[in-house]
Amino acid sequence: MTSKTTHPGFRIAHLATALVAVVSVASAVLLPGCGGGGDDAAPSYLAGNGPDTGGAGPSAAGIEAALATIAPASLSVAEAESLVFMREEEKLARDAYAALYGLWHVNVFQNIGASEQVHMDAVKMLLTRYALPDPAATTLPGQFGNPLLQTLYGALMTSGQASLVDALKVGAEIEDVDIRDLRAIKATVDNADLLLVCENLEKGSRNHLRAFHNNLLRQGATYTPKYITQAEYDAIVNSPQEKG
Ligand SMILES: [Fe+2]
Ligand SMILES: [Mn+2]
Repeated sequence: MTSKTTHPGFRIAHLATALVAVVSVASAVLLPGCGGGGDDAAPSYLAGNGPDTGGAGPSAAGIEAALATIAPASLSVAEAESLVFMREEEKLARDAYAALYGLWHVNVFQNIGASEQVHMDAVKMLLTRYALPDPAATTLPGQFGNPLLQTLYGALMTSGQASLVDALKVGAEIEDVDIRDLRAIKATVDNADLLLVCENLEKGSRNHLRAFHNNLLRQGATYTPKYITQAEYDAIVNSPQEKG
């Protein structure tokens, strides 16, 4: 039995007080803000599903159109907390890949980083839809309101500076934890609009995991999952890229 590292996403219940505090402060002072770092849609060159793109997935406009067909429903406290967490977890991915691209200049980081911006935008649509404050409204790249995500980001950046292989493993680890957290969140969510975005983000993460896995193989390296099981990992990386 492998022991699994404790991660922010698994401790959402313990973070309830802190998150509510963040939400309260944010609603007092941060409401006029817009997304830190911009809310641009994925560039059109990501339309393909090549090995380095991680699969572009739907555009922000596509997600917005899909959401428009679903009426908002009553939002539980857990659902609200999950949205706040997801917004910052996608930001962690976006900011990490921007930093790692700056260090290593390998396209996979830039391409997948653009997809993480779309994921951030999708969660922002739900924050707006439910009138929740945006935890990423004014934070700079690499800055997070959630202290556990801040700590994780620091550890990942330290690892990712060591070598390109370590940086690619950081990419795989981010997708590993993202998939674990999204699966845990989905189990606590019943609103159809939230489930749509969760499914979309998880599909993106599966494609990103495949891309990092394949890049590692080309470097003669492998990643051992820390959050999902080896069987779950193998099932993902040994299945084809998903479209749509
Ligand atoms: Fe991702
Ligand atoms: Mn993502």
